[in-house]
Amino acid sequence: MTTTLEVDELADLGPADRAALFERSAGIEDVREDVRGIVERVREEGDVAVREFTEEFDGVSVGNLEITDEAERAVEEVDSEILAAIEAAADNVREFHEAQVPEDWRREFSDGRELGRRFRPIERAGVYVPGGTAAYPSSAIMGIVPAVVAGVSHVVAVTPPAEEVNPATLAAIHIAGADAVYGVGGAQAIGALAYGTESIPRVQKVVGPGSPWVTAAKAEVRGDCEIDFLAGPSEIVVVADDTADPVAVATDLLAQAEHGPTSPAVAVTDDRETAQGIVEAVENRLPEREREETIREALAGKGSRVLLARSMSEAILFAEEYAPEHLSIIADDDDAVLERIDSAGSVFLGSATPVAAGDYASGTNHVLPTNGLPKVTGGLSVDTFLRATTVQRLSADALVDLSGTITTLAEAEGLEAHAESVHVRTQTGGENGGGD
Ligand code: HSO
Ligand code: ZN
Repeated sequence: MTTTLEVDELADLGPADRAALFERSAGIEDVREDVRGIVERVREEGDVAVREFTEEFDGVSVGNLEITDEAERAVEEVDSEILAAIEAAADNVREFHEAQVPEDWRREFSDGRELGRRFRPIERAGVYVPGGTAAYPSSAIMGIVPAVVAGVSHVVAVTPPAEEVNPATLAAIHIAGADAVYGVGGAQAIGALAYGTESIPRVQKVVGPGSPWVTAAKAEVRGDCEIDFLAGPSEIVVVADDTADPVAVATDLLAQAEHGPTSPAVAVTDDRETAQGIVEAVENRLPEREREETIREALAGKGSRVLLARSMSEAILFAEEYAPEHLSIIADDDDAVLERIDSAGSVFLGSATPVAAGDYASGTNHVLPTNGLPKVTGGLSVDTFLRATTVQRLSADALVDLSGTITTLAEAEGLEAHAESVHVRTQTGGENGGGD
């Protein structure tokens, strides 16, 4: 049997290997041109173009684009055990996201300045729910529930059509609380949501994971329509010390690699025996996996490694620099490791916390930034669907206190009318004093 992984010393990685490890991308470059054409045509021709592309790419000639009723009916059709799991997962995701809803606040700062923030949901959000071979009911929950919890008044879901759309996906869309569902996928779905068609309403923000075509379309519409972020292949870094169970680490790597041949799976540990144990557990368990070929391909890629660091410090620095979508920490003092990490999409602490828990059911969101983006953004959350407005009120005394600062800066900027709007309020007995 071919060895899929071997232990590599982190310090010995050459610049090319290191670059290959860090070089991840959303993989959208090759389809950018085609996607631009699709989005343009949907923008100009609406439903006609949507139907044409659906026939071309999904091989389906669709009647009604709207399938809201089908989603409602799917709840009756779907296997009862799956339905119960969807409901349980949605409940946990809802509970966690409800805890994120920020309170409006206003308070007095020094010198009588009353300042605050208020949070309001956007009105119309579009959630892309992948279909086809990667039909993920869990992604329906993760995209829709935060929007509903944020209070978005119109949450629209889109999912690729098929002769029969996966009933579990449709049921999850309904249970998660979408107001309307449309059977359209790919770049054409993103174009339709961003610009609106006769059947599909225009939204203000499009979120959710998808194929490179979907991601490229999100890049294309950005500017005309808000998006969450451009996510590439799913990735994991596991930081483990000598207390970690190599089998637990290995199964998280295998689960990650199952997502696709370009999904990177990395483990880094300061203990040689643990590293060796992880490699062996991966090899032993691989042949039993249904998606063995995909996993093998992912683990054979230059992005997947079992790395031996000279110390836990070196391992932690590596993880921080990598800024993974999923970071699993299995170590004696996992919180101490976490203390030194700032950049990760979602963190999983301890050997009883597989990444699959967050993928499906613990309550955290699985729509996460990849490709180093955790350095600048977090994953999907209630915040994604809110905007913050600032509010202020100054007392007359507060304005007097601040007037010198405002007018000096206004004059320095050559904006005399700004200064005047202060003077008129602070100079008693001046032209403002008389009244009329
Ligand atoms: N790990 C994926 C989410 C997922 N896993 C869906 C299973 N189904 C990205 O966080
Ligand atoms: Zn997953």
